[in-house]
Amino acid sequence: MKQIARMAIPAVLVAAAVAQPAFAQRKVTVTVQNIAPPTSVGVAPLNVGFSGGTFDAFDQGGPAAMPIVTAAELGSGTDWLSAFAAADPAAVLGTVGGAPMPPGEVASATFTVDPATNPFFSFAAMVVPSNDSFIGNDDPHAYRLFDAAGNLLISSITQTAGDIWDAGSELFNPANAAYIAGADATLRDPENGTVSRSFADFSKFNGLTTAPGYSFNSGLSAETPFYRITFSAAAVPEPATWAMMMLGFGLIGAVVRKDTRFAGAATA
Ligand SMILES: [Ca+2]
Ligand SMILES: [Ca+2]
Repeated sequence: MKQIARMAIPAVLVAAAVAQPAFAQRKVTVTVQNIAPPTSVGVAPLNVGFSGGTFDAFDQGGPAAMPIVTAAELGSGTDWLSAFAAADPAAVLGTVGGAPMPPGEVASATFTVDPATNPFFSFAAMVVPSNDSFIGNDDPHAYRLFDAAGNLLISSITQTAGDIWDAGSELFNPANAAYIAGADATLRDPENGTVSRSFADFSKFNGLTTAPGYSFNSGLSAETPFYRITFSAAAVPEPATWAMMMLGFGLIGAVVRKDTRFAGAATA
């Protein structure tokens, strides 16, 4: 009976430490999957931002600015990430994956995010083969990832072919397209258009050989899901919580040592 009472005190302390609402930060793992048909589109590394929702990368019906032009024409996140950081210095930014992902591939990355400061999720990636096709959120408030208590509100975002944008910045030309074997994506014919939803160009690449070597066949309709972004989040205990837990564990250790001595004395 005495033994149970001694063990109960530190157990309560540990429970109190774990229950403390001190988990401000979240470790968010972002997993991206190319779920397109096997000979269909690839997707460039996904540029991501966790933010306060102040950076608006583009507007449907408006001309694409440089952050979207370089993402959509070259699959580069450099301009998108630097413009994002300038607009929202507290944003957590990064890139998931290191190369264009053919159908079937998966990549993931983990970010440490304060859900109160950066509750919104933004993304941008080129879809290939193309001259200027991309996925991304027009509205910076489109994807609220965390509620006020820091709970994850969205488990995944699925993009269908109907979600793909044409940046309106470069004209269709397979010789200048990314992901087409032998093409030079750094060459471009200016389109001087505006950002619009369109996946019509993809079927024009049918029969051409892609950079990874498969013969391209779009096989896309507006409802075809081709890309999925999945989120999982874990709490990051704050130093105060760790201190409480250590105190709890320390007391357990002290009690266990005490019990061992007692047991030793009893059997001697
Ligand atoms: Ca916008
Ligand atoms: Ca275009």
